[in-house]
Amino acid sequence: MNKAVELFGSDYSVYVRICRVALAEKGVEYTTHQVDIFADGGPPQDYLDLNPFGRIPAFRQGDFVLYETDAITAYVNEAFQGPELMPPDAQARARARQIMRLADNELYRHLVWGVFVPWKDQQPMPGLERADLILGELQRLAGENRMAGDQFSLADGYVYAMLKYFSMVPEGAEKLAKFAGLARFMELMSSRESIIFSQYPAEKS
Ligand SMILES: N[C@@H](CCC(=O)N[C@@H](CS)C(=O)NCC(=O)O)C(=O)O
Repeated sequence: MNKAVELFGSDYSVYVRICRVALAEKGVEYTTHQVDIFADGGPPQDYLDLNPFGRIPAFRQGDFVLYETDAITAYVNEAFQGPELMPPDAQARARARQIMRLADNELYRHLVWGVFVPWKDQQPMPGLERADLILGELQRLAGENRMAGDQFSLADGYVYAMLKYFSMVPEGAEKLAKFAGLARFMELMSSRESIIFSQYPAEKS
């Protein structure tokens, strides 16, 4: 019998969403503890005891604690029954991992923090300059309708969570529309149960 699973973070967080999608795809029941990293004074000490760097999410199962989304989602995939969330083929699996790191290093940094966040704060959006390069390369690497392989994979969750924020910015949506493969991917994913269930608060308002 598995010990109870707990996820710590906020529903607005890209990385928390990636974990929520993985847990939902796997059919794992869990409890959510809201931790707001932007609260005055930062996250509370009992959260810093789980992740001293104060970033979200963190995951706990009994006395087993993890942070870093890559580690959390890989553990969820391997430790629980349910559909496999990485492609079975070695090359497709490598491609999925490549795309997840590209998401961390390019999408999150330049399209979320360089476009969505400044747009929200009515600031200039430096990430827009790099968007064509990132989107072009992502589309070149991605498979048809899925980032890698034929079935949903963790790479799909990573890319959707990040491109969703980018697509909420009018200039981002305009750029994304020029990449038909990625636009089709976003459309296809948007009707998935795990994606609807994990919507950002900003999508609902
Ligand atoms: N590498 C971490 C990144 C997590 C991350 O950056 N989370 C953001 C929210 S989406 C955060 O906590 N930012 C606050 C900070 O960097 O201090 C992971 O994969 O979990």
